[in-house]
Amino acid sequence: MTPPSEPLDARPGANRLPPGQIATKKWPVLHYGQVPIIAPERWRFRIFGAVEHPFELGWSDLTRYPRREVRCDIHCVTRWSRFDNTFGGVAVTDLLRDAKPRPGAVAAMIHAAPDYTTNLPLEDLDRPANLLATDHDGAPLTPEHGGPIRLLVPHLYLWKSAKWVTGIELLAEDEPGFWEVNGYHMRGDPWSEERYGSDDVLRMRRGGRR
Ligand SMILES: Nc1nc2c(c(=O)[nH]1)N[C@H]1C(S)=C(S)[C@@H](COP(=O)(O)O)O[C@H]1N2
Ligand SMILES: [Mo]
Repeated sequence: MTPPSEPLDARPGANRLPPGQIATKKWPVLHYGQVPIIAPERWRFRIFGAVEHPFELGWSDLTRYPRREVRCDIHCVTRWSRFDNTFGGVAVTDLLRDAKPRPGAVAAMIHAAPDYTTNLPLEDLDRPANLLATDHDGAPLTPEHGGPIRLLVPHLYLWKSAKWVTGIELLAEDEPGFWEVNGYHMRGDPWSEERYGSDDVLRMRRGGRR
């Protein structure tokens, strides 16, 4: 592992509260279903789909990648924001570089326990502040916040930051994940309040006819 360097600062400059949000000092816990207890030794992660080099990782393989720290604000679609978090983990850009997305890859489906998915455009995933995060403010992530490992995509609403992450699937076409099928936005940028998708898209996704 490389020696610790300065955390990457992914916080915006002046106004740090996106529209419609309220700042909180606490860190609420939100998810669908029960908290899975995953022993690090049993964690498996797969990067697959539209990539030249699909591969699988176990916990000890993470040490092959440089350890990174990111200082960021996080924003939940339920309207709370939490400033000045420091996450530690492995950079998503490092994993994507090894997997080599095919030229046609435009989006990704994130897979997570227990049966959670969320999608995002590839250009939103392939950014230096995104991590497979194992630590928060110097301590291992607790199980309820996604420990032992979660995705962190701090520039989008937090439902994209899948807890208990188990895989990244590259897609040639964007497809809705769990909350996106249920009405949440395909991208989820808090600064333009991309909370919900349009009614038309929703009807299509549910297979409705009118
Ligand atoms: N695996 C999984 N990850 C998930 C969810 C979930 O239901 N399952 N919920 C998402 C939602 S809707 C939110 S708001 C954030 C909350 O993260 P937190 O509990 O650490 O605040 O986790 C996201 N990641
Ligand atoms: Mo959420």
